[in-house]
Amino acid sequence: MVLNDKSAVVKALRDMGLLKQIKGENSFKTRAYEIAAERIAGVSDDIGELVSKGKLTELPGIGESMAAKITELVTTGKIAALEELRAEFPPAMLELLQVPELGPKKAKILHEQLQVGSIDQLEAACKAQRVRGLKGFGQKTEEKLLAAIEVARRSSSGSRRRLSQVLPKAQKLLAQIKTAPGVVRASLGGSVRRMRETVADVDLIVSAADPGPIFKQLTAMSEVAQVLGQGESKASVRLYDADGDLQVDLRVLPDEDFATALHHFTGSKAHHIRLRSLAIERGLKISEWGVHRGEEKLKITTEDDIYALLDMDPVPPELREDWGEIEAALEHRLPKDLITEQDVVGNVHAHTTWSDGRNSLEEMARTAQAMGLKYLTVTEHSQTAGYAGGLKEEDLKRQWDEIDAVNEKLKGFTLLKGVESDILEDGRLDYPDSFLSKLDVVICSIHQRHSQNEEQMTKRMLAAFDNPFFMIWGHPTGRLLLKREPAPMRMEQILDKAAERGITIEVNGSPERLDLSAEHVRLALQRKLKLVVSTDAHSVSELHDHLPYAVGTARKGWARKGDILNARPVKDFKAGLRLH
Ligand code: DGT
Ligand code: CA
Ligand code: ZN
Repeated sequence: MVLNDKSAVVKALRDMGLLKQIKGENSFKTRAYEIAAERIAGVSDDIGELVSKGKLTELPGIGESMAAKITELVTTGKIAALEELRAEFPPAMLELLQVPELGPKKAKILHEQLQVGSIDQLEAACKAQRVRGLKGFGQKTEEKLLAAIEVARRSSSGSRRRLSQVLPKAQKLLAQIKTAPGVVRASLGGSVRRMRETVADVDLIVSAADPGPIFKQLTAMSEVAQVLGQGESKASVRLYDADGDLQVDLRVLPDEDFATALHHFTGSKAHHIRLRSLAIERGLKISEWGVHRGEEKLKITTEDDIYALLDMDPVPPELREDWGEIEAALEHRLPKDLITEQDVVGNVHAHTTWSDGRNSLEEMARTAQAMGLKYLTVTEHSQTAGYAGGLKEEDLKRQWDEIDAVNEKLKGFTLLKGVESDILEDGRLDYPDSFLSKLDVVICSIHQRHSQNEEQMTKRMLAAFDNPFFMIWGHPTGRLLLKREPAPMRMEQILDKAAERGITIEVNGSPERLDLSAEHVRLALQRKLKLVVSTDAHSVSELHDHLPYAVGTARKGWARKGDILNARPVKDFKAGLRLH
């Protein structure tokens, strides 16, 4: 079995049906592919098993020839007929059908008459007013298509969203679901629960004796734009908001199945694949439906029970990616004390009205104190950051007076004097050492010249680390999720030098950044680098709102409490920042 992947089968069948439609084959034939795709998507059986046991044709709507194609795909990895069909069209042909106004019939005409084979080409053709001349199109259609292209572009990058565009909404849905009558347990699942930086949809898992009232609660919510389907144990709805569509899948099961279902729908798929083969070695079978030894269904009350059966450490959801957690859990060396929000005692990286923040020093300090924190580092933008109200030396000195005054007023709380210094093109910082030496905290970040190539960027960072006052490397790669790629740089080499120099690395929780990424956090920790989980707060609300993303990303990169400097009291935090 080469490709035991249901979603790949569903996609292949759909693509085949659509391409045949674009070719103009009769709708009876093309419809058969759609039906088969839907049928496969709807069955809960393992696709590999259906194939190997020859049970495909038992499914209504799947005949011999369809079954043969599916078998071909699963056993060889492709369908020859589909490959031939694809070769007849430009590679991005099907992308065109994501444009809401555009069906296969119109796509066929556009392709045949204007050689349009992608969204970009369609846009160019519309702008050049070449589409209006086609039979059945016209100027109105052209305008509609241009608007529809915008929608398609938004929703295709929106087919994944930043975690922050989904998590708060998902938590709100979960809270509302929990108020439905009969709910025993309820949790988020999927990539949202695993704190992936981008997510495709929301998975909710609930236990209750009767799913009816829970489905009713969901489908009646005002946020729900459309009910996509409802079965015995699953309901899917589509929400619509400023970011476009968002699908929510809700599963409701009897409580005895909750833990295994939650585990299944939390994923990741890669983690499950490993776990399932380990189970088989031990004479067990783990599936969506539970854990079985032969015919016997084992009693599983919590997710931890599943790992215990395999003699593994329990694996926290954020770690379930097959990034080495399986091996570590088997050898009982999984980190037990991953950083939590409660561990964090100081806020790092805050901007106030002194630069481009929206709240005063005192407001920021009081909010941080009310959150139970003991200190906050004030790190305004530096003098070259004119666009963000960057401060000159004299400005910062005046700010220190205000910081001293606020510190006098607040008991048990300290504002630390700092700055977020730009790392200039050649790696210099933008204040003289004599000034930097007076600060408690120096965060150094790249805000300009992201366009340098890998060699230049790597050199820039290596040079910057030579500065003895370079304390924290702020939002290291400069990426903006789904907007700007990370700056190219040789991260491992740079982190090696950071470790040599005793530099602290920021895990920036600003939701568009999540920078370092979880993968890079792993690399940093392998070098025993210390980290801060930061908010980069520009307002009092961001002090609250950004922390979960920083902590979640650090956890996903296996960071423990001991790795995080701002989980330490102020004295130790300051001592940890000092260079060597
Ligand atoms: P996403 O939605 O792309 O951000 O990522 P996930 O991980 O939330 O993926 P999703 O929503 O398709 O499925 C949720 C979980 O359900 C997934 O993490 C593992 C489980 N799952 C879904 N499809 C399969 C499958 O074909 N095989 C296995 N073993 N597990 C699956
Ligand atoms: Ca999901
Ligand atoms: Zn910044």
